[in-house]
Amino acid sequence: MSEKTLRIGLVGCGFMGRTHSNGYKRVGDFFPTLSYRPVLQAVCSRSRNNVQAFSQQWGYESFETDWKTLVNRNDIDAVDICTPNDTHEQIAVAAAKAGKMVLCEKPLSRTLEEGNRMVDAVKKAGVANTVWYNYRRLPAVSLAKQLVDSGKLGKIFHYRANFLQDWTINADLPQGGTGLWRMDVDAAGSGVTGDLLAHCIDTAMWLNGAIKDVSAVTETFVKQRLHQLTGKVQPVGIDDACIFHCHFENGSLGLFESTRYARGHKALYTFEINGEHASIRWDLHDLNRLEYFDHRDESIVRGWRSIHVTDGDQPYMDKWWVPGLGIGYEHSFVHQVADFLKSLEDGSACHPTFEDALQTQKVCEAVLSSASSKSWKDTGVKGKQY
Ligand code: SOE
Repeated sequence: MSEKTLRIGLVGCGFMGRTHSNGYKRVGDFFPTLSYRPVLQAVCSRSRNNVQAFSQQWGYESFETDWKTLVNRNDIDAVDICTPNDTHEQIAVAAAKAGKMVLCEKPLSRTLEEGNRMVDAVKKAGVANTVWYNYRRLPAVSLAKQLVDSGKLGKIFHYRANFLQDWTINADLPQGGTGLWRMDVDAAGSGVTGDLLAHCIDTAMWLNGAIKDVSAVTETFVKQRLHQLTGKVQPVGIDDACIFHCHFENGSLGLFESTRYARGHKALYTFEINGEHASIRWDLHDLNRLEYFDHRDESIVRGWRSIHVTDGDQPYMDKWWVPGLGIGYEHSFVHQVADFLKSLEDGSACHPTFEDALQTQKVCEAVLSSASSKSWKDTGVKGKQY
């Protein structure tokens, strides 16, 4: 039974504000043995009407319209950042200085400099921290981690990942402002590299270790768009598409592609890993399944197995329904909350921490720098990745 409360102060009430709030609300029902229980203490957003409506809808005890007030409130234990990327640093640093735990939506930051300052702030304050790279916590992806770590695949040769969308193809779509800040380089830092490839890089380094160096190409297909905030047609500064290849520290090769111009694909995140003995592949559109091929199987029955990851002995699934019944996208956020609460109980880190997410940031930065300089770039990432 939960004994201790963790009073959450959530900043931002968009799409991510909803996924995180749902995580806090559901976790106690499905992870009843955790000793911490999240309390939706306060939510913050600049628009009073929006934040009031959000607060009522999701059951927050109170609301604020200034994040500085929120992070300094004595009745908040943890600040959860669900705002556009250009505000992550200032909120995280202020929250850490105020002694609050900090949970930050991905990517950690727009730039490495910002990310470094965020890591310094949480380290100096000694506060618990985590970054919401939620896909790690889907049962099929966690099972992939178990299989790779068990050595079943043998030596890894290839890692391949895609994240494909099509929502920005229309040249009349504006950039900037509510709902479209991901299109504005000042708010987002980059385009698909920080928004989508960051997910792929986080999963890849978790599963297959450090990415050593990269060679990338990016493209911005629509060069200027109306900016919602200025009312002017302005140059587009984000990458609409990015392709890179790389060397992992373990000697395997990586190939990554992301675009918002792949007509027909809404959020198609896929990865495949090829090892000496076995391969695995996963697809977000069929997220409860992990495909596995093992060359050691008897040849007459050898082939790709489609594992429906819904059994109680597979990651997280003992907490949900009965074998055979799947779960969805939102559950990855419930799992992240559960793992964060468990880490508080154990006094351990909840990976990816700010420091772990900074490694992803280093790869993103190397990718963008490689694309603009048309040359290979070292990432500076080394050693075991968590
Ligand atoms: C962009 O459309 C987006 O919402 C990303 O920001 C999320 O991180 C990704 O999970 C789904 O796509």
